[in-house]
Amino acid sequence: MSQRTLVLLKPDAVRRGLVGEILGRIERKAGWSITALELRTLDRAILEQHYAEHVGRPFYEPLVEFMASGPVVALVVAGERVIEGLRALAGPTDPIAAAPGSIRGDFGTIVRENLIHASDSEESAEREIKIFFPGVA
Ligand code: 3AN
Repeated sequence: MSQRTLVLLKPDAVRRGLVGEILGRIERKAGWSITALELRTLDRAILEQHYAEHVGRPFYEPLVEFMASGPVVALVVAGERVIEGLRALAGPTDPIAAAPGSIRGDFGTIVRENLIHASDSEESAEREIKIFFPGVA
């Protein structure tokens, strides 16, 4: 089943020079392709839309501050079961609990700075692609 997903390489990934490493892992999955890609610094308005489900949670403000602290790489990836597949490549939210071999498991230690966002469902993917790439059909 071909799908699309919205991926963000967070400011920690960009600052630490891990963009090539992470994009390489995505590119090496057979049959997946990057169909949009942009380096940009996110403002509060776009982060409020993106993280609407977390507004009011204790970690929301520090999360927004962190996500606006430097450029991110936003991309759309398309291909076979790419939503589930990107979540598997990323690993679970807590990088210490994430298995070695996953992006968070290999490179992360703290929950906020966990390197990568990947949409968690088809509904989220369509919503998030519209936020970051309104021009992409
Ligand atoms: P995921 O990115 O694994 O789908 P979400 O959507 O639950 O995780 O959370 C979005 C982001 O919020 C996470 N990537 C992480 O940066 C941050 N976050 C989530 N839960 C916590 C928490 N308990 N403490 C600090 N930051 C958190």
